[in-house]
Order: sequence, then structure tokens, then C-alpha cells
Amino acid sequence: MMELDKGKKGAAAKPGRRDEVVLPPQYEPEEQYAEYDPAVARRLAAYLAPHRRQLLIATVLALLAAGLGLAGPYIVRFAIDVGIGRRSLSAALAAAAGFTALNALAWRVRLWQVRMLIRVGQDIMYTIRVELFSHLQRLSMRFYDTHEVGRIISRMTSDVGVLEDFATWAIVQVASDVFVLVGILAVMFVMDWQLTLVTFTVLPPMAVGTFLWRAKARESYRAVRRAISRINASLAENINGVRVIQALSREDHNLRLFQGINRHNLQVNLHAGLLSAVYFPSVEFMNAVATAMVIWYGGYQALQGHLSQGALVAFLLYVSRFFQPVRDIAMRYNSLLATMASGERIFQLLDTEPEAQDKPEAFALPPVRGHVQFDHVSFWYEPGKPVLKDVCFEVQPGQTVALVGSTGAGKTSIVKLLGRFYDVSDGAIRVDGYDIRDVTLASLRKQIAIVLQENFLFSGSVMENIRYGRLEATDEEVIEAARLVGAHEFICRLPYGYHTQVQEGGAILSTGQKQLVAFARAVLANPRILILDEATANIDTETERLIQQALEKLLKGRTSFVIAHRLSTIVRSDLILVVERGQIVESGTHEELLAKRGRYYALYTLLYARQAAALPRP
Ligand code: DCP
Ligand code: MG
Repeated sequence: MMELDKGKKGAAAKPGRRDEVVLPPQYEPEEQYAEYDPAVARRLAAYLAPHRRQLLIATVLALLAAGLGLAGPYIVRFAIDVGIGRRSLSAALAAAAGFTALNALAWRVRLWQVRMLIRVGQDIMYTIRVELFSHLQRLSMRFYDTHEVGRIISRMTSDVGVLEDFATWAIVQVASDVFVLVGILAVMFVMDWQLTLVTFTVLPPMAVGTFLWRAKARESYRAVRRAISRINASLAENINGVRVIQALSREDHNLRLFQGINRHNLQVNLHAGLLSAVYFPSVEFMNAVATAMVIWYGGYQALQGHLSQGALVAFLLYVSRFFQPVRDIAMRYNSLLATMASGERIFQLLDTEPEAQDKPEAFALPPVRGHVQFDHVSFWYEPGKPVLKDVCFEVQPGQTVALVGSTGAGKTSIVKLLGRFYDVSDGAIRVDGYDIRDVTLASLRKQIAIVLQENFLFSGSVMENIRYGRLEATDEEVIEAARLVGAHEFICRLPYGYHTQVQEGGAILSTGQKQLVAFARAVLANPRILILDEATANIDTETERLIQQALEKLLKGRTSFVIAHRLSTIVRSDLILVVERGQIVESGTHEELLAKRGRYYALYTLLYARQAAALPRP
């Protein structure tokens, strides 16, 4: 053990140092990994609690199987000393039969135990996954602004897997291993305590070696986890961004970055593999030394007549069985640390509070007319970097509001606040006089529909995607909504009409078509307040016309916020808000603002020059 440790020290230091150069800086900040942490352990235990009975039974079964295993060498001793020693064939036969029966029983008991543990493990994983999933769905936008998808997925998959391993095998197995170790030692002591002492002179050096090895293994294990997490994050980023990567021909550049991360992963895994490869043969060797001790000292005792031949063989068998649980416990210790690390990360995620949450005394927002008031609203994503400053305006029910302004001005932020994806940092937003922080999120969002700049379609049929707006809608209602926004015609032209499957992201539909589907979704939801973050993408004139008409129907009779890039939409709205650097610099109708010859006038002339040609004739 000791020599082997020395060799590894150099190997451990090298890959780490080299890789700090290879890895891009954004991958460097890493979470700290846990030691044994009683708080984490207690929370983990809470997941085990409902399965207390099964775990207890499994433990009893494991102990039973271990006990049966302990009796084996005793029977062999009997067979040799009585059966062979006293030339009794019947004793030998009885021993053989007993030995077989014993092991058959042990086999059956183990099978039973394993089945039980698999069940418990899968149940616990199932529970944690559901908990994580529902929690992830509720987390605020701010969380997703700052967390990489890859890492989140890594928690959902590998971290949960680690917990399963621990929950099931570790506890029961360690109990049984300790029992076997103590049992073997006890039986051997009773049989011949001197021989036992001599045999296990190998234990102290092995304990020291194991202790040293464990520290290294722990480090190496953490490095492996970190490396996997980096790979996942990099994969997610590169797969999500593949269009941009290809458009800019950055495949080679990204491949090089990934190769760096992947090479690091390779190195830490090689190192971890080497570590375990070193430990287990060492245990094997200790096993051999202990066996040699039995042969040497036990043989001497047997020659002296102090030890029967059967006892000698039984001793050899016990020694051969002693080291399996030793190996096992060393492994389990790593698994325990892994569980602590994974558990901590999972709990960290579960403990992240959704930002916009229902107050305990929140009530359901009654059906609203659609009056909206921003009362001195200020907002920032990060403290110290104000995005909206003292925004004030009021919208009457049924009015259409156009938000215009240069990119990054804060238009999207304003409407996200109204949908309460974030809470205001200062001031208040009121709908029909109710502060939106006082009502339940569900009741607020039920009355607001949001069509975003990027329309996300789920995997499923077009029908299902529209129905997402109101899950209980009938097929007829879905088709009616599609008709209303003018999406019916193009949907009917799809290979399977409304039953055409769209992939996640909506691959088979154009940007304009996706927008129409999103409109249909909104119409179906029939909200009092509609928010529309218009896509600026170039859309063919036919679809443009459809969207134009759809918009008119969509906006009619609702309070609508449109982040508009189309002149026609802006001109027709009841109130235009000009947003610049987080403030409303001008507000009024088209005519009023044109007359002012201010910021809006400048924007209008610019837009008009660009869009005049495309504007439909009145
Ligand atoms: N911002 C941020 N964190 C986010 C989103 C935005 O720090 N998660 C910053 C970037 C901008 C400012 O907030 O400086 C306003 O962003 P908006 O998305 O509200 O800007 P617009 O919607 O007006 O811009 P665009 O017309 O490009 O959509
Ligand atoms: Mg925007």
C-alpha cells in the first residue's frame, strides 16, 4: 500500500495542473464538495423512512445470509475431522448435504433481499425525481438566467442515481459486511485465538494503507464528478447553440474546447481507475499474506498436535472470506461520500426558493376587466444594475398598448414583470386595483396570455400544441381558435393536418407559422390581458398578412401589450410608450407623439422608411 501510494502522488498532481490551462475560464468556479455532513444525512434518512420496514427486513435477511455463510467452514471442519479423520462416510455425506442445503438457503435469502432493495431504491429515485421535476417547473426565471441546463440535467440524472445506490446497497451491505467481519473474527478467536492473532498481523498495516488510500480516492472521486458535470454543461451549451456554431463555422473552435474538457475527464477517470486498480490487488496481496500466516503458523500448530486438520482448513476458508467485506466497506465509504456530495447538490436545488411565490395570505384574483397600473416601478436583475427606473403608466380595460424603443431598453422586462416572472424591486403593479403580489400566481396567469419573441412548441401534434393554451378545450374549440387567427389553412396543408407531429422547437414550421400557432394558443386561453412580444424575423408577405389579421382579432376587447416592430400595429394602438434605458420617455397616441417631434417621431421616421414599402394599403 505504502509504496504504491508514493507512485500515485506525482500522477495526481500532474493532470490537475495541466488542465487548469486547458479549461476555459467559465468552467472554473465550482461548488465545494461535502464531507460527511450530518444535516445532509438526516435529510437523506427522511427518504428512507417510508421504507423503514423493507430496509429492516432486508437487513435481517442480509445478516441471515451472512450467518449462513459463516457456518460453512465449520461444516467443512466437521467433514474433515469427523468424516475423514474418523473414517465415517455417513458424517462426510451429512456434511456435504448440510453444506449444500446451507448455501442453497443463503442463495434464496440473498435473492429475496436483493429484490427488496431494488424495489426500495427505485421507489426513492422515483420520489426524488418527481420532487425535483415539479420544483424545477416552479423556479423563477432568474434561476434559469443564471444556471446552466447541463448542470441541472446532471443533477436530475447522475446525482439521483448516486442516491439510489446509497439508499439501497450501502446501508444494508455495510451492516452485513461488518457482521461478517466481526463474525469471522469471533469464530476464529474461539477456534484458536493465538492463530487468529498471528494471522491478522496484516490488519494494522492494511488499515493505515486504506486510510491513506481513502483520502486520495475521495479527491479523485470529486475530480471525476466535477469533470462529468463540465462535460454535461459543455454538451448542453453546444447542442443548444449548434445553429449559431454552424452559422459562424465555430465547429473546430468548440471542438477544441470540448476536447480540452473531455481530455481532463479522461485524465481524472484514468487516475481514479488507477487508484482502485491499485487498491484491490493490494487487498488481494494482504489476503495472500494472511493465508501464508495460517499455513505457516497453523501448519506448525497442526504438526505439534495443537490444531486439527479440519480446523486448519476452516481457518483458511475464513481468511479467504475475510477480505471480501473489507474491500466492500472501502468501496462503500466512497459511495457514502458520493452520496453526501450528490445529496447536497440535490437539496441545494430543492431549497432554491421560487422567487415569485404566493404569499401565505394570497387570494385568487377575481375575473378582471383589465385595468393595469404600473406605479413607480423599478427593477433590476442584479443589484446595482437598474434595468427599469420609476416606470409609471396606466392602461384602461380593452386598450392596446404599444411598447417601442431601442434594443435592450427594457420592453421585455416590463411585460415579464406584469406576468410576474420576476417581482418588482420597488413600486407596485396593479391589475384592477389588486397588487399582483397579493394574489395567487395561478389566478393571475390564468387571465394573462403571453406570446413571446421566441415561440416554443412542445413535441406532440399541432392540435396538442394549441390546446396547451387551455387543456380542457375540445378539438372543435382548437380548430375554431386556429381559424380565428388564420392558421387553419396552413395547418390543413400539413402532411397529417392537426395531427402532424412537431418536434421540440417546432422544426417543421416556419417562424411565422409558429407565431400563428402561438396566437391560436392565446386565443384559446381567452385571457383578459394579452402580452405579445413580437418577433422581428422576416416573414413572407402572405404570412405577414395572416399575422396582421390575426393580431386584430387577438387584440380586440382585451387589454393588450404589444412590443411592436410593425408600424401598422403601433399606429393603431391606443397608447404608445417609448422606452429608453429603462425609463418611459414619451407616452401618448400616435398623433400626439408625432406632433411632439421628439423621440417617437425619430423612431417613426426611421421605421417608416424601412417598412413603408411593406405596409398594406389602407
Ligand atoms: N437583462 C438582464 N438579465 C436578463 C434579461 C435582461 O440583465 N435576464 C438586461 C439586458 C438589458 C436590460 O436588461 O440591458 C433590458 O432587457 P430587455 O430584454 O427588457 O430589453 P428589450 O426587450 O427592450 O430589448 P429587445 O428589443 O432587444 O428585446
Ligand atoms: Mg425584448
